[in-house]
Amino acid sequence: MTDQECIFCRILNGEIPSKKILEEADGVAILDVNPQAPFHALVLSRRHVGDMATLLKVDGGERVAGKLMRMAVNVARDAGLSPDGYRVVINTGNNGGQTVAHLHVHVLGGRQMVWPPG
Ligand code: D5M
Repeated sequence: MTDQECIFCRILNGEIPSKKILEEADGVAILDVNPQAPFHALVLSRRHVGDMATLLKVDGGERVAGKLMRMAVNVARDAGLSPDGYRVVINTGNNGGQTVAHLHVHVLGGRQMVWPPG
């Protein structure tokens, strides 16, 4: 399923250019256009779903969720972030700070993160 109005669907179908760093059956990892850390990637779900709760309601959604998390870990490893640490974030909904309503996992690293994140 894709959504013609969705910027991430348009990235996934090649209409909008992106810097892809990992491509798998269930997700594609790209570099964030507005990086919040020295390294900032997004793992985009290939399936157009708004958020994790929606993904987990569909058939096979739990398997896909696991794949996306594994991709996030592999992206961090391949970027060399593992020894020092990194942050994996899924902003969800308005209060969660989500601006693009298509499930994506942020992978941030290369600096000391702070808590609470704000
Ligand atoms: O995160 C949405 C993220 O998507 C935000 O960090 C900017 C990023 N973004 C928006 N447009 C693009 C394009 N075209 N390429 C790469 N990255 C992009 P959220 O958690 O929804 O606030």
